[in-house]
Amino acid sequence: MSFELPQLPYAYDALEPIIDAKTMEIHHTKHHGAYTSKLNEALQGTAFEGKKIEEILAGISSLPAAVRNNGGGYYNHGLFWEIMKPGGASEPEGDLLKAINSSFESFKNFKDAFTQAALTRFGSGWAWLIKQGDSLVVSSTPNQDNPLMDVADVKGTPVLGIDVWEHAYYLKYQNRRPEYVDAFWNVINWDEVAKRFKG
Ligand code: MN3
Repeated sequence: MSFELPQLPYAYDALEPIIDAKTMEIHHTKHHGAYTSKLNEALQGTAFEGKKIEEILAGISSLPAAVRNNGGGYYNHGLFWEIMKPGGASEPEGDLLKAINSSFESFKNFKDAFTQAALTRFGSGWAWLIKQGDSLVVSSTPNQDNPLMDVADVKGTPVLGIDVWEHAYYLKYQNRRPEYVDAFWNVINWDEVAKRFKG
């Protein structure tokens, strides 16, 4: 049993003009595709072969770097595709909004904290909104690490994440990461984020 590259829940051009079709296609087929196949290779012969990805990530400190990099890449991109959608709602509602307000005082404060995490992550990595019990925190991780890994500084269940590797935005935004992060708010699928928050 091995991991498979999941299909995108929408067409490559569905997130235009926020994320261009060429970026989506390369990101999905080449980058996510490579993480998936390299994860399968790296797991061969280890005790974690055939385990669920969450279990693998929780024990990542005992596994080779290739599993950490490619297992993170496999999981992170699967989440990333799902928490976006064309014409996403601009703000969350219901229990998720209540939790955001109670953890950050306001949606705006949360947005500022998440944006700050995305912009200050040096080099390649991710910014996250993480569930810890009933509350929410923002963090960022380097490379393809994520909050499910036992090596993460801030642990918990990721409910929203943004890929700030240059491959996620360079074709359209070049070095302008702030413009990409700002535009990202227009394609967030808050229903999916709420589903992940509910667990
Ligand atoms: Mn990526």
